[in-house]
Amino acid sequence: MLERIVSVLISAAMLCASLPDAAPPSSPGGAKANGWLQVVGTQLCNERGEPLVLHGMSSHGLHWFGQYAGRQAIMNTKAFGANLFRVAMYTGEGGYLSQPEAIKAQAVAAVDAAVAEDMYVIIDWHILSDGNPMAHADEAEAFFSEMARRYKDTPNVLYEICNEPNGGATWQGDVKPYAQRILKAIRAHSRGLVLVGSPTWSQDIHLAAEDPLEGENLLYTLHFYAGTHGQWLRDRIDEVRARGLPVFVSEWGASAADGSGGVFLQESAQWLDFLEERHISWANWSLCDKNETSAALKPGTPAGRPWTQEDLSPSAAFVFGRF
Ligand code: IDC
Repeated sequence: MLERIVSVLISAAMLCASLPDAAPPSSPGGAKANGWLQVVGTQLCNERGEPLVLHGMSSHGLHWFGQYAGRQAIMNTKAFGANLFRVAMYTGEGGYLSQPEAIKAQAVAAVDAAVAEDMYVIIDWHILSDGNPMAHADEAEAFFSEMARRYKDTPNVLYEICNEPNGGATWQGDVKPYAQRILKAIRAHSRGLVLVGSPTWSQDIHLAAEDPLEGENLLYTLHFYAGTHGQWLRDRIDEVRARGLPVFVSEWGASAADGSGGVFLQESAQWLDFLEERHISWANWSLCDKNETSAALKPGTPAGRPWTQEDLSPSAAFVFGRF
């Protein structure tokens, strides 16, 4: 009897010993199973050249809602089925340009947490009020050069070099030359995927199709908000893909374009069906508890514990079900 008890205790101890620090199991959609990503034609593929679709959440501004870009929050979205996390690092509005070292440390911590969870992760240079990426091209070049060096051996990392050019920024005069410059800085160290925006808040993807970048493993981002953008923007995706342009929806919301209103779940379903048919990857705006309809969590939901359906906003109750 005593022998039995001792042997049960020993096997329990061995099991526990193998748990706490063990690497997380690789997910079929994760980086351990898929390795370095590449673009083949218009399709995002894994290292073996097999089509792969990434689905996940974007953080809100790191400098406002950084707690939802921590390990537990990322683990929670993975538990709902996501294989992608976007680290939205605002440059303006009190973000990176105002406090570079602190915000960079936050971004690195978020990327490392996503990597530890075997997720693919986007480092997003989140220009918004600073609408022309050329305005801070020097800072962007230094930042992405450092990130690409840091993550040169990490297949999980994708580089989104300008969230949403707007205002007077043009494709030919601003975004394209900016993108060529940043791409060169990244390619000096890394072959990771590079995501490029376009004027009018990353909707003018047709301008990029007329005059694409030179380089490899590039995708062009298209952003939509289901309450604002409809069939005309979906048609634009088909047009540019027919011309050979690979598309990645690195941000979309189930709200209107101001982050509120709705939620527009029927319109969102129409969009996601469209993307699914075309194997286009996406990240949803945004993983935070702000009192706006695009937010995934009910106000007051803690970042530091697992979430249940009860914690999800109407937007996320829908979106998380589509991972
Ligand atoms: C919104 C946030 C909102 C914040 C505002 C300004 O949801 O809480 O006050 O930015 O910082 C985008 C942008 C994204 C916007 C989002 C909704 O990439 O930063 O977030 N949106 O307006 N493009 C289209 C919509």
